[in-house]
Amino acid sequence: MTRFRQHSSHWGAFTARMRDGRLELKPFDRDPDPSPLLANLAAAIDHPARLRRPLVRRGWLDDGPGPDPRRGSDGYVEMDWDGALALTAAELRRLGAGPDLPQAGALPGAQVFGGSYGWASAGRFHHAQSQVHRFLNTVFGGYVGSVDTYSTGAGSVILSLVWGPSPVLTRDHPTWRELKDETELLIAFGGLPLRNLAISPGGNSEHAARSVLEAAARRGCQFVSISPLADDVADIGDPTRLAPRPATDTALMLGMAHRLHATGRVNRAYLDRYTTGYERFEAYLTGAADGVAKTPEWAASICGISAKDIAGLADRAASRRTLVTVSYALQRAENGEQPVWMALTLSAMLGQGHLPGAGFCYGLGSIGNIGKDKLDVPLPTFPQGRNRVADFIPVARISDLLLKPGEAYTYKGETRHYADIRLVYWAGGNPFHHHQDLAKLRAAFARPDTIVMHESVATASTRHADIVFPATITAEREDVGAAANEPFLFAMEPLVERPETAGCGPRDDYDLFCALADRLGCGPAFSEGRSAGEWLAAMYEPTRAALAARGLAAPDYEAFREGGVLALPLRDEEGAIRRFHRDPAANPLQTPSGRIELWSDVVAAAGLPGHPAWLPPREWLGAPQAARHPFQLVANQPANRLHSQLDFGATSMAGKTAGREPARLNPADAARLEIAAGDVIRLWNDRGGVLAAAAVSAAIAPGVVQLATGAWYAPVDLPGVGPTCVNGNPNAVTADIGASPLSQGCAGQLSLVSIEKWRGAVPPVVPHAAFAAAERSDPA
Ligand SMILES: Nc1nc2c(c(=O)[nH]1)N[C@H]1C(S)=C(S)[C@@H](COP(=O)(O)OP(=O)(O)OC[C@H]3O[C@@H](n4cnc5c(=O)[nH]c(N)nc54)[C@H](O)[C@@H]3O)O[C@H]1N2
Ligand SMILES: Nc1nc2c(c(=O)[nH]1)N[C@H]1C(S)=C(S)[C@@H](COP(=O)(O)OP(=O)(O)OC[C@H]3O[C@@H](n4cnc5c(=O)[nH]c(N)nc54)[C@H](O)[C@@H]3O)O[C@H]1N2
Ligand SMILES: [Mo]
Repeated sequence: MTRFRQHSSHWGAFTARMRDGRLELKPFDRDPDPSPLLANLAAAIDHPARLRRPLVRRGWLDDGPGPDPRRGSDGYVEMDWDGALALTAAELRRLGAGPDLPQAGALPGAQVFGGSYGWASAGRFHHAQSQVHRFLNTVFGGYVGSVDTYSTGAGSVILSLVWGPSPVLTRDHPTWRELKDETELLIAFGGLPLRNLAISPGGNSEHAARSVLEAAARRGCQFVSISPLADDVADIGDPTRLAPRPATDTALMLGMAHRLHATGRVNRAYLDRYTTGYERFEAYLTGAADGVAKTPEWAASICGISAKDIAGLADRAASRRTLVTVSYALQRAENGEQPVWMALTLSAMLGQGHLPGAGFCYGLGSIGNIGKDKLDVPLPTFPQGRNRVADFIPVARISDLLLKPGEAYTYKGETRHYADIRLVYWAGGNPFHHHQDLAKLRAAFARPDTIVMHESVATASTRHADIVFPATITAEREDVGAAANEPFLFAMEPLVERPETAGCGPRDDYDLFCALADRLGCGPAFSEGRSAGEWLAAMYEPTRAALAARGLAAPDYEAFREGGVLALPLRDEEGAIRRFHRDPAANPLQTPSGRIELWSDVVAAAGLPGHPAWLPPREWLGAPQAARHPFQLVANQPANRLHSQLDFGATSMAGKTAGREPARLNPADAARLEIAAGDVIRLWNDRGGVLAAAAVSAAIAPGVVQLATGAWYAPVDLPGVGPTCVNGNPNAVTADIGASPLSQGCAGQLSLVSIEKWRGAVPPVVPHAAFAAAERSDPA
């Protein structure tokens, strides 16, 4: 029996030891509300979905690099490390990798897509995306990267123009502390689901949200959750729940804004001091500009909430210290900029942004470390080197990039052109989890010459790659766990031996890149001659030095590892939002006017209205398309796992019905469609179909069906209906469109589908282990 060792994950820190061949796990003792997601980890240690040997796609091996529609249906050949590394190095060299890169002019990296989006695992050094970026910068001089995130594309782009850089502003603002002590009314568009707050990118050390909400409720703070799902807010403090039609929040907020205007409760002094452009917005609000007054009655006809409730909510907000939050979910949709900008505008009209606990917050209900107090020391960081290729895509345009080389598109008011990509290199993400319209992504993945992927498990994405390298998992590595605004640094110790398969088990992404860099003549440039441990010690040093400079306990790296946990100091200073509100002339926001922009010339120049506006998307319940596909699919984050990671884990599997991902619908809808709980149902539209296990719940608004992301994509050609994901991945039916020509953000949260009880023979779920199927090149 071994001792408990310290470790960390995106959803929490813990200690663990192996006992009788199983991982025994204890949550971090300072964590008041550990996440049930911790229980997913044990299965990863020796799951049959784990990759153990390098794989090369049969068609690529036989016919060489080139576009190939067989990706996704082809077989794989197992190789030993030497063979696979030599093959890969030769292919990278063919595409221009090596030590003698041109100093000026076209770099070979201009034909390499290395955006490699994905969350991978916690751990500051072995962070796969940082590793792949450093590698591509070293051997190709750079790569075509990506900007923004699947989390927030539309929202970040609009806020960057009218408010300032949202990640900085939200991390700079102690919203949870103010919510606990000061807020009287919290209006949460998209709710405040505790399940989502389990996650901080890099590790959530203390899950504090529940206790903050309880304390605020005891003080008399009231909560309003606006969401099609009643369980997007915990049963703390008797919350008010309003369920507008999805995608109509902008109309609802406009109705509230009109009520403020009509009852003389717009805070003009605040607007004058802190904002620009209100008059032009007001002309739209009152109808002076377009003949349509955005009254509560007008809003009610769109969003389905009564005019009385809309007016009542505006009245409540105007008579108390009110915080308006909007979750990421609302902007992961067509015209997703609008609800975010409109929430900012509504809060500006309420005019309380200068008061603690009031004003506007973006993403408070979405990610655990938003709104936590800021750290006073830097966190260990792995240097990615310099990307000398300036080209990029907005991250969710991956299919278009591969399918439309040379074609024009717009982003932030600029016209840009897609590069001609020959190599795709991915480590630490799962595009066949995260991207929309997966049938289209399959066509896109047929286009490059070569696709290389590092993964710890075989997934739908590795099934579309040409060369697949097996990566270790954090439980097999030494690392440091940390995240912005999370007040602890964790030594991550190896919990288990890495599996060996005839001398050919998984390797760390870092070791793999070192081996490839060596073969390309770039070894020292990539590794700087350091082992992983040496990198970690060097990365830790700035944190130690900052602690020492503040006169705090500053253990050296060895002592830190021995202690396992290091508490980090918080910064007690006014953030940028407070500074702006204290003196807007001296501390302007990073917007063109230095103020909150309720009218934006940049947005207007990009072809959208210059103020927030109700712009109906193509897929909402009031759209013409709803006549054919009458249900709004909400494809949100899974409660029982992080994205697709550890979908085979205990908590994730416990949430399934006979192994199949559940889709929840309202009892009245289920009755009308003669669907009972547990039935296999099909959701479909023109893009494809997906099977799920029906769950019937009054928490779901009528006309809505909720299917979380994360089931592993397994398309099967079903008789009579065509390609259908039998495992329940909603991205089989979501739309691959940019949220708007301005942001090109991911619009995967909302789409229209039809639903039916599946009356044909029920195809079995494709088990996780089946994704790893491969033939052996060297019969052992
Ligand atoms: N329809 C719809 N789609 C969505 C969303 C939605 O709301 N609706 N949400 C979007 C959002 S917000 C996000 S963030 C994305 C998430 O999309 P991803 O971040 O791509 O999803 P993950 O499942 O976290 O993928 C991480 C992968 O990294 C692998 N991995 C873990 N550790 C390591 C490692 O050390 N090395 C290597 N090489 N690999 C490792 C894991 O096995 C896993 O397959 O999905 C997006 N997709
Ligand atoms: N357990 C768990 N937590 C996670 C993650 C995970 O995979 N699992 N992923 C993390 C990541 S990477 C991210 S980016 C965040 C994402 O954070 P979000 O994007 O905020 O999370 P979602 O769960 O997709 O959506 C939250 C809720 O918004 C509601 N909603 C959807 N559309 C609308 C709408 O039009 N109007 C209104 N009013 N509400 C709507 C849905 O009911 C949904 O449950 O979550 C993080 N937290
Ligand atoms: Mo995300």
